Amino acid sequence: MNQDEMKKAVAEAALERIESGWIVGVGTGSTANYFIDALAGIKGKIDGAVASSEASAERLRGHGIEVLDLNSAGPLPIYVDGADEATRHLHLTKGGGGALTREKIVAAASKTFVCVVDETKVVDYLGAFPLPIEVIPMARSHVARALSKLGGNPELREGFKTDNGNVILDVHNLRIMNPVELESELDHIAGVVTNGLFARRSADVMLVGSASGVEEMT
Ligand code: ABF
Repeated sequence: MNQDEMKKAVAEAALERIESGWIVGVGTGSTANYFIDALAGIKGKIDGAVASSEASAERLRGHGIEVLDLNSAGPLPIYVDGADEATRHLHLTKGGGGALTREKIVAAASKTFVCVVDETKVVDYLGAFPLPIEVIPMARSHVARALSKLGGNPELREGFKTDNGNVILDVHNLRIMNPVELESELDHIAGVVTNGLFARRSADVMLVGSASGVEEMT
């Protein structure tokens, strides 16, 4: 199995957790896209979806799945999304696709967060994947200086704007030993909208795809 086949397999495994009449929280990225495509096969069974990005909303609508506003649809029974890095404690780095803020909101508003990854994403410590941070544009330099003081090497994601009209700083060279603590610390820098650590609200279930099948971690 190649990486794409593993992503497809975990996305399809997540589908088994969807119950009739549910409104489903849907993530962003290529693994989430496989989930959306699979969800289309059972669209008659669900009452709609809440998307964590404009791109996912568009893909859902393309399949004829109704996209609902979280304010009227929440709280949700389930949120299914991928990650860029994940530990066995179900702590995640997310935001490689730039949708981290809406992803964190939908995850927070969902009872069960099912994270779907292929085995290449599972690490002992987060940090090899640069940590995405969504920042209000006028605070970019201030936040970058604060991140440098924490030992990171922030880099502006060139030519990219989030769905919320903000910029992303990707922070390199962080070896993240305590993701729960760092997540809070980063949130307290003025100008930070959201950081890509999902540790305080980690995944509840992780489905990991490998050549030998799909393993569940809780
Ligand atoms: C989203 O998609 C993001 O949080 C993460 O950045 C990315 C994972 O991408 P992919 O599924 O394409 O590997 O879940």
